Amino acid sequence: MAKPALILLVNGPNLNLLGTRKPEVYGRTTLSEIEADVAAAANAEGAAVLCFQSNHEGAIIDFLHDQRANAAGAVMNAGAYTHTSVALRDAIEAIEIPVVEVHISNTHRREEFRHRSLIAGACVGQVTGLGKHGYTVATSLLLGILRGRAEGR
Ligand code: CA2
Repeated sequence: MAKPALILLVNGPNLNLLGTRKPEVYGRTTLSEIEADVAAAANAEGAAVLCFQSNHEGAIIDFLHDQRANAAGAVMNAGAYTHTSVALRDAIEAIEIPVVEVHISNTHRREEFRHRSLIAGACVGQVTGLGKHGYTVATSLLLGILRGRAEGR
C-alpha cells in the first residue's frame, strides 16, 4: 500500500497560548485541540499530519527546510511573522510545496498593519477569519490541490 501523503501544520509565535488568553479574538480552543482536528480531517482523507509550533522565526524556517523532502504541502498560521518576515516568505518559495496560509481572526477587520501579508504571494491561498474552522478548511483545500496535481488537473 502507498505511504499516506504527509502534510505539515505549522503555527508561529504565541499560538501556543491559544485557548488560554484573548478568547474574544482567538476563541477557547487550544492548539492541541486544533492539531487533533486537523489530524482527524487529514486522516479521513488518507493523509498524515506533522505538527510544529515555534516562537522563533529561524526555527520555523529550519523546520520547513528539514521537512521539504518529506512533505507534500503545509497549512501555516505564521502569526505575527505573516506581517513582518521576508525570510519566511523566501523559505515558503524555496521549499516548492504548496502552503495554505491560515488566520483565526479576520486580519482585514483588525489594525492596518495586519492587513498586509508578506507570505501571501508565496502561498497557494489564504483562509482568514473562520476561527478554528479555518484550519480544517485549509487542510481540505490543500488536500484537494494535492489530489488535483496528482491527477494532472
Ligand atoms: O488571526 C490569526 O490567526 C493571527 O495569525 C494571529 C496572530 C496575529 O499576529 C496575526 O495578525 C493574526 C497572533 C497570534 C497570537 O496568539 C495568541 C493566542 C492567545 C493569546 C494571545 C495571543
